[in-house]
Amino acid sequence: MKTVLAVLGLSIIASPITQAQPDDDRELWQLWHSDTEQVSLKTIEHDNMRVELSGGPVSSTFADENSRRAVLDIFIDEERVHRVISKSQTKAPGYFSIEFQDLVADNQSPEIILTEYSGGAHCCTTLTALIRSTDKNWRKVEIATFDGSGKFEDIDGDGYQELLTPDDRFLQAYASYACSYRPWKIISMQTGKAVDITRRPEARSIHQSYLDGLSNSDGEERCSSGYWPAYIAVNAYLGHGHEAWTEMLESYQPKDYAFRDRVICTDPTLSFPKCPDSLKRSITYPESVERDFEEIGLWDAVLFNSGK
Ligand SMILES: [Ca+2]
Repeated sequence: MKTVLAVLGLSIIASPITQAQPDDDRELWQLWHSDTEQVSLKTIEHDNMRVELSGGPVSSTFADENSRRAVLDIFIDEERVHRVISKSQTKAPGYFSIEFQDLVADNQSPEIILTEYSGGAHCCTTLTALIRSTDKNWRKVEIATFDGSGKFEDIDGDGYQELLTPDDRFLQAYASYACSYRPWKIISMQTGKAVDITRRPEARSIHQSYLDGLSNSDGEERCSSGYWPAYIAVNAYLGHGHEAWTEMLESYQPKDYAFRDRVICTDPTLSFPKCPDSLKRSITYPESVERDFEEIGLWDAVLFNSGK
């Protein structure tokens, strides 16, 4: 990541890479050097379209006086045709990014992607697409919010990009943040909506690549309680869920698993805080994974998709 950018004569200081920030290829710009310093500006261009990213104070009686929002102005042939205010408000420095990506086929110009990063130790990156329709109106569609890095890739070769994000359902569900493995969640823009296509056939090559990487993990990584759920899930996407499940049952060492002491309420009608001790029960690591997979609708793929 570049450390200093100079655009339109204004200095834009990009954020240094730290654990707290997304480490993908997209640059994030610091819109405010501090609560009082000048707002920075970033511009991208495509044909006769120019997009300017800047920032300003939040005009709300409920907002902190130091809070800011990103402001995105779109110009066609030097005439401003649209303005978007970021969903999130943030104090300095405030990390944002803009880029062009071609996501949909039913218009003439690429989509404008606004990336907002919340800051903080973990979470959250939010991507919003600004789509220009053939009647020249603009639609704003929130594509995804996730923790960490995502990337655009044309996974099916149709010329339009899909968004790959880490699947946060696997984050800190079975292990610490650092030890959580997350398979890809894949999102496609279809008929104006962000659609999850993770389990569709066109996503297989992505899952296979992820699985190849997992398979190169060493023995110590495989001992992580965060490893097996991702391994089983991605195998389920590929039609080998049952084999992966069996492999986990034969391989995992109960004594190594932090979630071996997970406690549930055996009465599903009761929330855990209202559950009497007599109905509480410790469950094993496999039981825990099974319950969660049932909840996210993936258990059937584990049970019945043997891939044979
Ligand atoms: Ca595509």
